[in-house]
Amino acid sequence: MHNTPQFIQLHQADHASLAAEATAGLLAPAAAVSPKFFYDALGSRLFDVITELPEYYPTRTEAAIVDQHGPAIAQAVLSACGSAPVMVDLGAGNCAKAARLFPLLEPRRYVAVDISVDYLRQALHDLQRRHPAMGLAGVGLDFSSQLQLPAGLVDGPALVFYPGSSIGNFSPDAALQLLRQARTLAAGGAMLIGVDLVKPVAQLEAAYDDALGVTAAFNLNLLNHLNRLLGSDFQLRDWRHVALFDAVQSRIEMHLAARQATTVRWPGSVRVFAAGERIHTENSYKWTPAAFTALLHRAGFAQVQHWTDPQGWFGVCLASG
Ligand code: AVI
Repeated sequence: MHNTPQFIQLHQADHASLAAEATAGLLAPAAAVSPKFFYDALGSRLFDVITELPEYYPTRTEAAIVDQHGPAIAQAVLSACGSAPVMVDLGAGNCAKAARLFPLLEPRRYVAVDISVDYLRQALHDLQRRHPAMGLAGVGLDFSSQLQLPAGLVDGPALVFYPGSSIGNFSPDAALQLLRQARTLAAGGAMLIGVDLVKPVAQLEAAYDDALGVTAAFNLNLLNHLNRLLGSDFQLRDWRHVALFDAVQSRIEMHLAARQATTVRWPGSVRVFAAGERIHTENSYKWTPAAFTALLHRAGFAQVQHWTDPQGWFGVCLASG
């Protein structure tokens, strides 16, 4: 049997609502814009480069954990979800992380979710050639506001897969909401999730302020994206990348700081920034294993297992029940 992938785009934010959201953030007394504005075409490529930097340990550490503990993880998943589960991949991108688990999990259906279904087309067509009998679906959805899939895609206990520590880009309250919705979606199955852990500040800050300046370019590129979206006149050379760990909130904060007093204009709006004033662009929360396990329990999961690397820098958790 040779299947073909199914594609569904759910309520994509339009240009006007994205522009209104960015404008509100820039005009707030403490200017802030959502990290989703990092990911235009260039920003997505810069993020891929970040994952290969020597200082950015999360991607390779997570991959090493999954490589080393793959059989144990798979056994735990199959005992929670039953054989041939449906696998739902949140923020699937090129689907490569999930595909590495296919030989171990043999899912009967793979549902890739990402903000735009267009990102998923090529990856799912390629996957279908390699796995002709597997049911494949791509869903375009911004699940940060609500995680709900069209009826029929998940029919029975599922594995919700959320690697990459993107949960760290949510505040603890928003993370709890997302985990609750993921548990509902799993329908008695399980969630396999990657989480970045608290570690010495020097390693954390280097990971978000690398020597090559790729993360700085990723952060500054957000201004190019805003210039296109809003018609604004941000001059990139007037801004500086800042990445600092806030130990109280247990998060890396990224900001763009004005090098000198600068005025930015766009149709209908103007914002004056004092020298040193910042635009807050991202939080990346770092969890302890105990605090993240407690969060998963608060989300309703009864059992939590976790695997880590020898330094205890990154966690892969399986939550079920
Ligand atoms: C996507 N997310 C998990 C990354 C992180 O580490 O918080 C985004 C990132 N920002 C700067 N570098 C990477």
